[in-house]
Amino acid sequence: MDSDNKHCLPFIHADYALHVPDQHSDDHVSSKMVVLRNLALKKVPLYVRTYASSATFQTLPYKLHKLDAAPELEITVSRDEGLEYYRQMQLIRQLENIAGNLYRQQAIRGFCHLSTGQEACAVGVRASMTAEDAAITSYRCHGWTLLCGSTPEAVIGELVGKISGNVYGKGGSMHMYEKNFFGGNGIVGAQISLGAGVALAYKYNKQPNVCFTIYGDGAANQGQFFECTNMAALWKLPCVFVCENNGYGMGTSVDRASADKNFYKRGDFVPGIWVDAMDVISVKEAARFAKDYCIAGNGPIVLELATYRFVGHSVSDAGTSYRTREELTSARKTKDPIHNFRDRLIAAHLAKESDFGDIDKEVKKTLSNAVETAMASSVLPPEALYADLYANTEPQRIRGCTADEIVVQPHVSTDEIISKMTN
Ligand SMILES: Cc1ncc(C[n+]2csc(CCOP(=O)(O)OP(=O)(O)O)c2C)c(N)n1
Ligand SMILES: [Mg+2]
Repeated sequence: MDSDNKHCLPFIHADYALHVPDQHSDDHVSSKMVVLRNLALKKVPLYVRTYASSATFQTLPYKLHKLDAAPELEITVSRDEGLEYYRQMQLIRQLENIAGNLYRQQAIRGFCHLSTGQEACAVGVRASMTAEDAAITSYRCHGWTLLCGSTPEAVIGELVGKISGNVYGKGGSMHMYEKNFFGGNGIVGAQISLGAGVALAYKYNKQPNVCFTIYGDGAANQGQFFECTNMAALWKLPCVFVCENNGYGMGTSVDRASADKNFYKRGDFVPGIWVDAMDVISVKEAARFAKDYCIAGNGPIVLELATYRFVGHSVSDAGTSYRTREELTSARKTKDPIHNFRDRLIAAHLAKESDFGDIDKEVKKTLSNAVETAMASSVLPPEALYADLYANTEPQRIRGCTADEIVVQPHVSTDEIISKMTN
């Protein structure tokens, strides 16, 4: 652990995975080495390393804007939770690696934006949500789609435009959805207004949930952010505006694009929190605080998640023409949210090296099966382009490829087409 991280060394609770409750063990000693009871009775000196079932971690320091209360500085994480956050981040990282390769092989067409390096943002926020809370994000959406319930098969299927995809291959990389996950949005900043709208629906329906509305540092300079924070504050909407500040909007650094780089203060009259978002635990706790703040009826709040993109803006950008190689190499080496979290879990005695090896293997296998399924899946026939336009209507007259070509919807929904194909 480097010196910067000293303040976040975990405190271990006296709450161990293996417990040997009698004269043969002393709890203090048993935290590290335990003589297994039955073997000890036979005087066989077998020593087993034990692991804590939970540990208390310090969150990294937050910066506050117009807030009296703050997220907790210590939170307890169970071994299961810790390993699950690691697994989720690793699943996203490896899926993005695969997406990059499939793109280079031209199996993925169009745009493809990876969230490599930013995994702790999605995993941390998602960990604070219930299934009834909503999220909406930009085109950097593969990880969010997975976290909100989609399978790796469906995400990869969508990337390669196949029927097995999240939306039957009609949306591609930037347009994936799940229940209470409103996408995948290709228009920079569009999701800010949509997310405020979801929060308005919650308020209108008196539903005690929040919408995490996620946008980038580039989008943060758009007018709609200021219009939406204004309305959300006036109407006290349960909207958490989450600015994922990865330092760049395409190839433009925040220094060149933003007169005020304190994105957590950019809601002006809306309170905000700056979070070191290379640490999943700090993100989770900040999101928990923000959610509680909104649900208590206080209105919106801004979270600035300080993060870093380890790859180019999209797969076709090498990502090195507007930042130095040293900057990139140093970020990968010192700030990696997955490696650092693994180290924290080991230091807290919540897990051992081989636990991570097992997870990595399982993730690899899941993803290679998912690629196989996705590649073997077929594509929709062209008439599917006219389906899924409106819900619960008679077939509609739809404009075709030219202004004077009118087509009556051959099928209202893609499900109809698929059931015909399979029958
Ligand atoms: C309205 C609009 N303008 C421009 C673009 C082109 N564009 C795509 S991504 C992007 C940069 C956005 O940067 P940021 O908000 O920081 O998000 P990040 O890509 O870093 O996640 C731009 C300008 C677009 N898609 N939509
Ligand atoms: Mg950005």
